[in-house]
Amino acid sequence: MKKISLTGLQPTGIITLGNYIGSIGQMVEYQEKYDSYIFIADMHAITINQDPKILKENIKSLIALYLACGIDPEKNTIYIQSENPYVANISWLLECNTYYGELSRMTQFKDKSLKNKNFTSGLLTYPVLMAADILSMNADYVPVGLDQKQHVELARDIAERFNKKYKKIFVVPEPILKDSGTKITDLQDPTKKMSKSSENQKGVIKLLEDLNIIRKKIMSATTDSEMRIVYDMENKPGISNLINIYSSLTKKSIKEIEEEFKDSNYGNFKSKVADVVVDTISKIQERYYEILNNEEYLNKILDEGKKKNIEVSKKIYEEMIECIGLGR
Ligand code: ATP
Ligand code: LTN
Repeated sequence: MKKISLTGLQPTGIITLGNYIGSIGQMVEYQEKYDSYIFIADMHAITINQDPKILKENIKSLIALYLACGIDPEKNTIYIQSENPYVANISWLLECNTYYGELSRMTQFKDKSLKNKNFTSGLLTYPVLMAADILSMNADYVPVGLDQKQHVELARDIAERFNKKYKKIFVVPEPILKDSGTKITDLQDPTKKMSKSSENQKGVIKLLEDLNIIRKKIMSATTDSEMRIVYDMENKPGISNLINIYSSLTKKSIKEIEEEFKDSNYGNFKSKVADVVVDTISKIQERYYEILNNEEYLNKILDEGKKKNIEVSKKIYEEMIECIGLGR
């Protein structure tokens, strides 16, 4: 039997070319290897203030975008966290087996609570809800970015504690770090990661952006005063970043690219990179709008995901209730 991998995506903001190259490729790889669950963590998103209308739009948009990028609904169980009432219940049962000290020591909590003095208790208990997502689906592996590794480690501690105290119900999950792939940097400041929350959006390419704007952003990417298209991340970060982008999207090696452009100037090279990026993103956008407009297709995927998600977590919930001694 295949092992289970599970990951949650927060429905905040449109994903970038950096997310696409760094993370979707890996997700596509995992869908071949594991029984893969991907869900929209909409209940996590409300730990900070959200506009209800925008939140709802973002949820569907994110699902459509992942499908458009190559996440195969035949190979993944796709669902929305808030559509399963067992998760919040399981989260409460886990909270009663988690120490306040553990939660208050989480790095993300410390950072976010310092930035916003008037934070809700949801910000503190956020990692327990995440543990509920993971433990309620018997996940073996949890692919996450480095910032979420500590939360998966807490889920492991809670699972081990519960298994020892009551009964061996939970699979103890392992984090898989998603950050091992190529890091795409900001087009304006190529020493910085391309991030969707970056202040200067001129250096960031979003997957749903106008194609002409994307081309312009690449054509005005920061480079250097030399005229050599060679890979040197330290001394030529701008050109190296463009080589990384070109290499990731064409699957050509860095050597092949250096050879291909050995007689080119920067303008030519940028224009070739722009062609490849625009071609990739235009195909994604085309599929995205097709999927978004096909309510029936989206609903079928989400209904199937919801059914499986509820089935598995209901069983876990009932086992928990029984061994804790709740109910009749
Ligand atoms: P934020 O601006 O909110 O921090 P982000 O765009 O930096 O968001 P994350 O949500 O932190 O992205 O990361 C989501 C996934 O995308 C992670 O797996 C991360 O490794 C990957 N990723 C994000 N940015 C890049 C990038 N520039 N290059 C490669 N991979 C990236
Ligand atoms: N906290 C994660 C999203 C998330 C998640 C999960 C990831 C919620 N529940 C369970 C993996 C497993 C984030 O902000 N990226």
